[in-house]
Amino acid sequence: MKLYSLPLSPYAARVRGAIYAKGLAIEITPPPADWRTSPEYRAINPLVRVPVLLLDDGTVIAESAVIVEYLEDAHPQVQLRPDTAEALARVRLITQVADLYVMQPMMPLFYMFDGKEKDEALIASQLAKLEEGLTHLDAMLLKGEYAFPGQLTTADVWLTPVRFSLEGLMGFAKLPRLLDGHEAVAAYAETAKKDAALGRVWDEMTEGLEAMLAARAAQEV
Ligand SMILES: N[C@@H](CCC(=O)N[C@@H](CS)C(=O)NCC(=O)O)C(=O)O
Repeated sequence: MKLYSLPLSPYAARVRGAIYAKGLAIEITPPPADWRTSPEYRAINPLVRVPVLLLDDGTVIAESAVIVEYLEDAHPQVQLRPDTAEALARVRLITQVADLYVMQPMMPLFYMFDGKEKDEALIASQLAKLEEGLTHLDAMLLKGEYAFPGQLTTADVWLTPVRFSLEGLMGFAKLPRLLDGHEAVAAYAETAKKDAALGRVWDEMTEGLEAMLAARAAQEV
């Protein structure tokens, strides 16, 4: 099995977290350099996105959430889903809230802060949406615990890249107080770093960010 992955992609990071937590022997490799334009990559994944999982029999599985669920179904030896329907609903709710109400308002902010001419009103309204999402997510987490306390779950493999990206935004947009009032979300960074699988993902994303910043700096010279 092979996963096309990029170190800084929050979607690929989610899948890598599941792979590491489950101890699966899957080759993890960047896509070909021309993946966005090459007909070969489009033939593999018509969605032209990363990550994508290639099974040994040629089956292709795209979309991070689908890949994680597939790995859970196909390799249940180490389970990242709790075993009651109610607990699983809780895990899925936290994942969904992190995705829809934190990740989605957060990502455009990187572009909004990157522009030379910043649209302050647009940034303020986007930050308000993010603040609302953070409030919802914070209320669902217990400080210092996994998303579902006591068990590493699929919610954690998603929360880790979300929390990493928040850290990135705080540095990039100079918003050191972004997580003030969201103590459980803030503390989740340490929870992730302490876990072997999540910590590995955190380190890989850190390296990916450093490489991206170095490439940008080189272009500006
Ligand atoms: N919904 C997809 C999103 C994947 C995605 O958008 N990945 C980014 C990389 S972080 C991508 O491939 N973007 C297309 C591009 O960069 O051209 C998933 O969950 O896998």
